[in-house]
Amino acid sequence: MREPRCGLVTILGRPNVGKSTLLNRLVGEKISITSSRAQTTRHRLLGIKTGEQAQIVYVDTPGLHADNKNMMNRQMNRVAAASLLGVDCIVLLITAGGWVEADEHPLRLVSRQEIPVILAINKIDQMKDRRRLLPLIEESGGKMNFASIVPVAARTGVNLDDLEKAILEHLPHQPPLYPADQITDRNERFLAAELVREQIFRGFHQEIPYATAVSIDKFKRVKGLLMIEATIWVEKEGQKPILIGKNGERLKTVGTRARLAMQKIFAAKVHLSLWIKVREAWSENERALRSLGYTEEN
Ligand SMILES: Nc1nc2c(ncn2[C@@H]2O[C@H](COP(=O)(O)OP(=O)(O)O)[C@@H](O)[C@H]2O)c(=O)[nH]1
Ligand SMILES: [Mg+2]
Repeated sequence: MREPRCGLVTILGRPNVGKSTLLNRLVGEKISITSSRAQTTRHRLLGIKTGEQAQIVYVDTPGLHADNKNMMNRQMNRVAAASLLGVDCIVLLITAGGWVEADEHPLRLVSRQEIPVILAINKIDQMKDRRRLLPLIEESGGKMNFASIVPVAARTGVNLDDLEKAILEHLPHQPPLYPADQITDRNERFLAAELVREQIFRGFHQEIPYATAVSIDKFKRVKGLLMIEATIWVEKEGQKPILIGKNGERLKTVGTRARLAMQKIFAAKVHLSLWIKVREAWSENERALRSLGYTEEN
């Protein structure tokens, strides 16, 4: 019998195409947070899927966008581009709605690489007319020499086995890089902070999600109970009351939903306390970015 396969696969695409949803589905665990808002994912993170014959290490990336208007955006673009180094295969994501201008930047980036690129056409569940799929596949074939083109629906899991098969072909025969029970490179504190941030991305409009960062001040197991304290950082004093809401309702909702998600992934009862603090213009301040975990390697 040949050695099992193992390799790295970067998932790339414009914001909001479903990269994090896809990673979670492929791995079968909720590792990466998702929302209907662009730029939910701020870090590079791994989702590790270990099977009998292979270990696939997926790399989720912040969405690539052409506009580099603030330091945070520039940082996220750098993280995404750096995630192509040393990988065995790239999955470029677009949606069944068709190619849009914002897809061109990631396309240019991947077509410059020597690495095989699989195009996954996501959200086919939203397609009203399935007859449009074939022309879209044909059009896509003209964009570059894709190793394969696979229509999928990450949210519902349609065709993900086909996508996995296509990926496996490009992975080298080598022993696993990670222990079989490891599902990510991130620790529990990171996941906890992200689950709070996810609720802020899902629950608030306009600038609030982009003005927030979350840090974990305490993460302690006390006899099967997880005691977690987190600080939500905002940029302006005026953003605090918006997050808190009338009678604290909105913050309470964020806390409850994040806590339930934590209980699922940590398989433990969670007690969560949230604090809100102001750190002016943290997204434009390099030191603040670093202390909140937004570094170049991440
Ligand atoms: N209908 C549908 N929605 C999807 C699918 N995949 C992702 N989404 C939604 O698209 C939005 C963006 O997903 P996310 O994974 O955060 O995108 P990312 O920015 O590329 O990581 C979320 O609201 C997802 O629920 C899919 O296959 N079908
Ligand atoms: Mg994402």
